[in-house]
Amino acid sequence: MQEGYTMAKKKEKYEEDLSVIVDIDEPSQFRVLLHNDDYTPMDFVIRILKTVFHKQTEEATRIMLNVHQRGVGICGVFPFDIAETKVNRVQYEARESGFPLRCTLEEV
Ligand code: TYC
Repeated sequence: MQEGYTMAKKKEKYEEDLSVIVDIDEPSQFRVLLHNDDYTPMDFVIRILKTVFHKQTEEATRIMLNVHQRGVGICGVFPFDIAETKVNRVQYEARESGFPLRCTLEEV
């Protein structure tokens, strides 16, 4: 009898603990997207992918060509603040160099 009561209490406590864990939300994630255009040089896009998104040359080239052919591509997935900072940095560097390169974010 005593054992049954203890187990019931334990189960209650376990479910209480579980509901606390389940209530914790994962921070939302955002895809950073690069868009194709007819004017930004391929080398500039590759350099952006290396400096802002820390891609190796091979991966940067693959992403750039993918965007060039399909119109849009993913550079990475980040929490909002990091995604936003990267988008701003890409836009700033592109404008500074006189290129119309577009970079946006979307929630995953
Ligand atoms: N289409 C560009 C060109 O032919 C290259 C390019 C690739 C531009 C990716 C933007 O996000 C981009 N020079």
